[in-house]
Amino acid sequence: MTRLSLAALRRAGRSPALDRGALRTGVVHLGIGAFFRAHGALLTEDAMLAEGSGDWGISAVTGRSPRVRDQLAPQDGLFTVTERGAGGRPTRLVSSVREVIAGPRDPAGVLARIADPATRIVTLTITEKGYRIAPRTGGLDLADPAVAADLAGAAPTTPIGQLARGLQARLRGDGGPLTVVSCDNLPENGALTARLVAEFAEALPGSEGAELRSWTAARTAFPSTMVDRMVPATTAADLDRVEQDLGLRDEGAVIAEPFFQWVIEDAFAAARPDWAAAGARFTADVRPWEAAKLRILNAAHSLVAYLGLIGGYATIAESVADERVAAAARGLVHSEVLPAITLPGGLDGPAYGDSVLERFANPALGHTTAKVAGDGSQKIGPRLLSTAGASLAAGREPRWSALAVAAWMRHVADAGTELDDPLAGPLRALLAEPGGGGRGTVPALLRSDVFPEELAAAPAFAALVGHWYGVLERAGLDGLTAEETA
Ligand code: CS2
Repeated sequence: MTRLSLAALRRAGRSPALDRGALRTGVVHLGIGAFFRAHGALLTEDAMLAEGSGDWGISAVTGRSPRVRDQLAPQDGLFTVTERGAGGRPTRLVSSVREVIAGPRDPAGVLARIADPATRIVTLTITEKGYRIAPRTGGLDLADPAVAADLAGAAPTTPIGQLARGLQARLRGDGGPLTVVSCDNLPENGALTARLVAEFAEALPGSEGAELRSWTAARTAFPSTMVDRMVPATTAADLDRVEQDLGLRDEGAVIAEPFFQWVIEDAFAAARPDWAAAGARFTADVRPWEAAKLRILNAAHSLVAYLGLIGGYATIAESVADERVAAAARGLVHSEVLPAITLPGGLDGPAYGDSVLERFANPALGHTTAKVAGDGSQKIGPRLLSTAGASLAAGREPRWSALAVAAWMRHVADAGTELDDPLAGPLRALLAEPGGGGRGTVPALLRSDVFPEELAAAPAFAALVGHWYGVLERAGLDGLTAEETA
């Protein structure tokens, strides 16, 4: 079967939605994965179609793995998005990505794109661990060898290193103002990114750092954003189905739920695509949106994933179809999170919570529990521990967040060497300490960097996590029903 490309489309008498000859790079994207293709890239295409412009073509950069470059480069950056679930629209071709650069192989190319005056925006989907945050300080992890290498002047490989060195090249070449838009599931992701770049600059020798800091403060903006769309990993069967629909082979095809949302802080240093015309919402304060998304949707997602793994379920939809899991997710959202957060004006919290659980139940999506369970050490804090802390501070029992933490701990203990987590090594080392396994699992993992000291030291929290851990160990998901009726 013929591979998707501009030439193959032409031969088939078809054309991409955008005039590719008139497409220029206006956006540099760091971390092109499935999520960005089904969200930022698609909305940026819609913005350009609404504006009738080609100014916001995307130069996308891969993380460590060049896989997406190898998928999209032979396809001229073209790929499709297929929505699965009620109301899902048919396979759509997206043409906003002009080029894909393998980040680690072409560091100079990345910096040149960020420095180019035609670039006005850098967007990021690098996942939680991509920020290289030191858990204890919340700042840049200067002890991380890749961060240290970037600081020492090597061709940068970390996204923050690429960004900071790219800004340095931009200031030297007088590239003009730039907006950096983080699209990862972290609270106040814009302010966080600005802090990490500032700390990178601070750690540079001599006047170089001071120059970068003052230029960045004066000429750049880092709006925070809330992004939402469930995008599972594409399977071989998905690729075959898309091929049948499209009549061409798309190795970069992505599958997504029909729902999407993007709320963006209205604080830009320069021009931007008309993302509002594409369905995004601009607001003065993203924080309440972020809290609702992270602490309701992502928190419940993690809970459903870890309980699902205990129950032997491969997908989120199968897991949430188990009433024991669904009841725990409702408990978390309605009894613990909603009382702990400030919602954006006009958002009906209970209805939002219910709609999220309905989205989890989408049987056509095939979102795996293993994927959502990955990188737990990076996700537990922003999704669940903030709620646990708030519950304790308000004198309420953090019953459901403690259950989620206990289920994560079961996963860490069960997965052993298979654990998919950047802290897998240190977590395993804690479990291997004398008294660290079995009954000692909970206290051992509570000593990890994942937990803020105050929370780890709260006896009520440790006792609840220990209680749930024992329940899950003894009776699995049946233990949840026994607890409900106790
Ligand atoms: C998920 C998210 O994998 C995960 O951790 O919770 O990727 C989730 O699907 C998205 O944030 C939904 O917007």
